[in-house]
Amino acid sequence: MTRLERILSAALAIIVIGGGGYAIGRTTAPGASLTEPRAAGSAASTTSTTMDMGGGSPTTGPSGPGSQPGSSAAGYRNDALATQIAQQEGTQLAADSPTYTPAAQTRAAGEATPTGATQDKAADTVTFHTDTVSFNAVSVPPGGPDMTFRIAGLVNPTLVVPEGATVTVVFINADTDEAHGWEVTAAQPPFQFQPGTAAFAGAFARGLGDPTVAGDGTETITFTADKTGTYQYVCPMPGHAQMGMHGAFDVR
Ligand SMILES: [Cu+2]
Repeated sequence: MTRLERILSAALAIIVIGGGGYAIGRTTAPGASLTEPRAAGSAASTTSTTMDMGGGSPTTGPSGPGSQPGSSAAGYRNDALATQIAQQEGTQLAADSPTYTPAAQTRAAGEATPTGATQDKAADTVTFHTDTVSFNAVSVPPGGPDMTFRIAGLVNPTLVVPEGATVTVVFINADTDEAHGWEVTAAQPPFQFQPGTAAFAGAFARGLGDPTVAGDGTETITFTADKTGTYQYVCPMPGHAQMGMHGAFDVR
C-alpha cells in the first residue's frame, strides 16, 4: 500500500465512521439525506440502505477535518476517493435496485427518442414540448464515454422542459463496477464533492449498484418541474458531478 493509498483509506474510514455518511465537502443542511422520499405512486418497495447520509457532522466541510488531498478554495475534490466509494457502493447495492433492465435492452434505452421531444444534436439539446415529459437516463452507457449520462442518444444533453411539466425519468445504471444515481439540483458547476440536494420534490434517483443476472439496476422517478430556472441533473454520488456526470436542466 502506497502512502497515498493509506491516506485514501484513512479518509474513507473517516467518512464511514463519521456519522455514517459521505459528510466530506457537503453543502447541504445538517440532517439532509441522500435518500429523499420516493415519488408518490412509485411501485418501488425496497428501502434504501447505505446511501443514507445520516445526520453527519456539519463541521466536515471543505475546511473541516475530512479535508484531505485535493482540497482547494474551489471545493474538495478527490477522484480516487470518489471512485473507491462508488465501487464499494456498487457492490453493496447490487441486489438492492427497485427493478432491473435486461442488459441487452440498456443500449436501446439510452438511444430512445422521447415522445413529444425535439433533438438538436449539434447543440446537444433535447427540448420537450408537452406537459408530460418522459425519458430514459443511462449512466456510464455501453460503449462509453465513462462518467456520463446518455439520454435520447446524446451525451449529457441539455434538457428543456416546460414549467409545470410532470417529469418521469427511468434511470438505469449501466456501469459494471460503480454505483450511480440521478438528481436535479439547483447547484451549478464547479460542483462540490457532494453536489447538493434535489431542486424538486422527488427529483432524485438514489445510487443503484452493479448489474446482476437480472440486468442493470433501474429506478423510475416522477417529479413536477414547478419553477422556472436553469438547473443541473447530476449523479449524486460523491465526486461524480465533478468528474463529468452532469448536464443542464432548463425549466421554461
Ligand atoms: Cu455517478
